[in-house]
Amino acid sequence: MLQQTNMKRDVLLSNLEHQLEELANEMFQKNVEVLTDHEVYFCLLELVKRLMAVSGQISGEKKIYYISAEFLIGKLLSNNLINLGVYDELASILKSKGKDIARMEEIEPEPSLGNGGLGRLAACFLDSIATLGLPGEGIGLNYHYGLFKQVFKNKLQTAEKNDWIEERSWLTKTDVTFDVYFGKRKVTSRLYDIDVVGYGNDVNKLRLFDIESLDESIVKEGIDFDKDAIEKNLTLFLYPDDSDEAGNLLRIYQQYFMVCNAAQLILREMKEKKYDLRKLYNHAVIQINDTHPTMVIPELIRILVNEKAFTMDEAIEVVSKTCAYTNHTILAEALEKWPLKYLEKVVPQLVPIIKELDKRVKAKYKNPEVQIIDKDGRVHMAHIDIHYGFSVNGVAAIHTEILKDTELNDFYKIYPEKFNNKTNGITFRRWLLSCNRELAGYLSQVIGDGYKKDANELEKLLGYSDDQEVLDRLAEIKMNRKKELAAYVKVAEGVELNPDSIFDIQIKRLHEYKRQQMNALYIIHKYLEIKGGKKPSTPLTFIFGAKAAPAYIIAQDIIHLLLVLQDIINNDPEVSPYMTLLMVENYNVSYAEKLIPACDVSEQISLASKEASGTGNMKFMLNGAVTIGTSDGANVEINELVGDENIYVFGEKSEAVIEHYAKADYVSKDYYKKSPVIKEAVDFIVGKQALARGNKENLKRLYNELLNKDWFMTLLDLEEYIETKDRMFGDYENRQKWKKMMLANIAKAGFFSSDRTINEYNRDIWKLK
Ligand code: 26V
Repeated sequence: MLQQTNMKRDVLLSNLEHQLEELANEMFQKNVEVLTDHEVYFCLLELVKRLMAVSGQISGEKKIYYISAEFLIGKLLSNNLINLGVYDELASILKSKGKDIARMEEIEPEPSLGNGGLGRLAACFLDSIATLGLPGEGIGLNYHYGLFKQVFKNKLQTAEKNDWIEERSWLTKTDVTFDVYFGKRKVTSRLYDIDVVGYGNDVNKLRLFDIESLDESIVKEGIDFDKDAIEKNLTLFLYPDDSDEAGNLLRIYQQYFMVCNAAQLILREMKEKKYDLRKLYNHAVIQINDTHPTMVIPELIRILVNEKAFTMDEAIEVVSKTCAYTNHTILAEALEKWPLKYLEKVVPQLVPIIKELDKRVKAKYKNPEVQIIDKDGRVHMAHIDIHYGFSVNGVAAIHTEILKDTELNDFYKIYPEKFNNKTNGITFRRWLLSCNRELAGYLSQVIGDGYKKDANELEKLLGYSDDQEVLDRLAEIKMNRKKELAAYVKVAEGVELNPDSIFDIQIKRLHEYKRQQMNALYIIHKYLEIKGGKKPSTPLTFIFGAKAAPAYIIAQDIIHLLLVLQDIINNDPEVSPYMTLLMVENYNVSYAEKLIPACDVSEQISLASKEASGTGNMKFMLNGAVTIGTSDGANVEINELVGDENIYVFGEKSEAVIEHYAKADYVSKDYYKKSPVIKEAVDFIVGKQALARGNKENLKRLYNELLNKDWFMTLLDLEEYIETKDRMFGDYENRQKWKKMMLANIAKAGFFSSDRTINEYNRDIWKLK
């Protein structure tokens, strides 16, 4: 069997050109030369799908099921070609037929099956699991319109649907369908698969469930639709943290639909392979990605008890040995607590199980902080995971320490052995080999190809710290990416960027704790300095990309401020030669792949303690950007790796911040009153110029928020941020020093390969062969 697939594969690989010609004929009755770009893309898609179909499926005695509401996979064509080892060959075949592979890459629609870091992490993990040859699959939902597409109108964010599924796509419709019951209401699911090919040809699957009765026509203006018609709407959208009741109910419907299908899929496989269900944990490990898939625990217990003749004790034991939980945030508002009433309405069949799990906890522990159902009748999803799973992990060293010492301390005292850290990582295939081919190629030339399989080999680059040729080439490659970005942005956004300026980039979800507003205040400060005659020696380009949850008002106001500032700055002839501001529209994975390689200064300025890890910080570093950041999340580990001389760290430490919260002693107005620099920048938000170009309501609200609340302490670190950033821009003038910093950052990035992260998950939690 294996030999057969190998042969088929060899045949396909040995004559790619012929295969492509045949596909063009079969699909469009034309020669490749005369196909439209879109038709070429469809042929490539089909060719890659066939290649993956004849590559080796990974198998083994035990499998990891990574259940996640989000898999932000991004475009797949170039990554799959790279992982299959045929990118260069196909690019040159296409070239010989007058086709540019870059145009096909542009044509591919981007699935937006995630909000941000959590979903992108899941996608990186799938790549590494397959690359390491581990048997595993992702299980999630097939959202037809994914996360909304961001469109700016009148300097405000509006939301439209992202219609990413075309007649031909990476999805393969399977004949697997399941019944899913919401109480007595039955719906039918269908499974769609996406092949995940690792670097080195091994294939796993991403399994996305869809509801058969979905009705796309119920979507009206923007992303509005009837929230009650769950048969029709269940897999329409990925919800960007909705706060009203209908939105929350819908999330519970989605979550149960996801885990009910996951449980059936896993149990079906156990049956097929004739495994003993009482030893489920020897064949399956379920990683629960944040609390969204938590209901898989009571669901599995329910099935084992009701349908497989387990006692409650037995079912709980088996399931607890199978499930592991990853925490991705300490933000209280992001920790899911579903009112029992909602669960009764959506999944009444789980309620007796959840009550039983709660009863057992109450019998053993009196502490109200560790209960599953609290006194207000809310079900704490994370608490189910911690009591009834065997592992709890944070996603960066400092984050795990905060969980143990503060947020989950009551649990840590009960189960110290369950807690462990798994510092996040990123797949170098996408975030270097694919998005920065020139840099990847040059690194191979200097230190050999080994780093592609063992990322730690990047350290070999340190041996070239004083090699002028290497330093100059790194700077030259950076310049090439900046020019490419400038050319792209000119068309996409109509904004002119100067590649000789410093590219300072902050791209991530819009949230007050990430403090885009602090960056905005720096920019105002710079603007005023230039107006006052103090001009930077090297021009500055500030780039932002961020979507905000539609219901998150202050986040909308911050986007508005950035767009107002962009208008003011770029249209002021006195200032625009020295600085430019660009807020890109609809920031997504593909945009990140263009922005990150072109970045000089990586902005990682969250309020210390709040960013669990961050993964953009790793991608920037790998591509030779230098970080300005707080001691938060993975920044702390970046700092340890590169040393203080290759990073710009500022701001209050997490302990101090946590203390401010405990004592409730942070008063933003004090900082405003004390510092003329801060006052001037904050006042600008409601000054004449801003009001002339923006909305009073948005700007005034943001101003008041900063002055009277500022829950995420923007003003606390603003002065030090300004000093640090000025010093950093000053250092950029010293080109030699800067190039050495670039080199050190690239050389030390190996630790952040998701291959390392996955090896650790496997060593400590999954224990697959
Ligand atoms: C969720 C919500 C939902 C309700 C309203 C506000 C809010 C704010 C944040 C979140 C975060 C959800 C979890 C998440 O995406 N965490 C991110 O996970 C990344 C991968 O581990 C990590 O790098 C980021 O630091 C972390 O924010």
